[in-house]
Parts: sequence; structure tokens; C-alpha cells
Amino acid sequence: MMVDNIEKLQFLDNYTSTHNIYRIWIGLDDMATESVYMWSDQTQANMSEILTLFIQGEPNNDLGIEDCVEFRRKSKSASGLNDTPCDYYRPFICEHVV
Ligand SMILES: [Ca+2]
Ligand SMILES: [Ca+2]
Repeated sequence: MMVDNIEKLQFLDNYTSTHNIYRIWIGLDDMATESVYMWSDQTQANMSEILTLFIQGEPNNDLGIEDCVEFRRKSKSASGLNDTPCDYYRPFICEHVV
């Protein structure tokens, strides 16, 4: 899901809340080149669009191994995007045009 605006972030907040999910893959990664984020359709993310959608302090590439981006719902502070290791099991969400 191309989460490139606040409306889509709010959709994810509602969706994960309804389904009792806290973390979900959105299809964004910097596996090829650190800090160059690519969507799953291989288009490069516009960082000025998406940086504001990350949780404060993220993306932090913690321990140098965080290359995939999840949406993380928080109950007590602002939800948002977070980079995390790619080998975690998470549900994922896709987007298509109708
Ligand atoms: Ca990274
Ligand atoms: Ca992180």
C-alpha cells in the first residue's frame, strides 16, 4: 500500500484498530540502498512526502538491520511508519485502483 499521505495513514490506523492489529507491512523498503526507499512496484518513494508519516525518531535503521517499513499502531502516542528488520512475520496490506 503506497502510504504517501496522512489520509492513508489514518485509514491504516482505523483498519488496524478495527482488526486488532498493531503492526502491518505496507510494501516499502531500503534493502537495495540504505535510506533510498522503494515501493513494492519499484518506484522510488518521495522522502519529503513520507518522512512526516514516520513515528518520531524513525526511520532509524536500528543496529543497521532495519530495511523494511511497517505501519505501527500505538495506543498511547501517534501511530506511524517505522523501519524494522524484514524477516519479521507480519500481516500485510495491498492497495489497488477500483
Ligand atoms: Ca535501512
Ligand atoms: Ca526503526
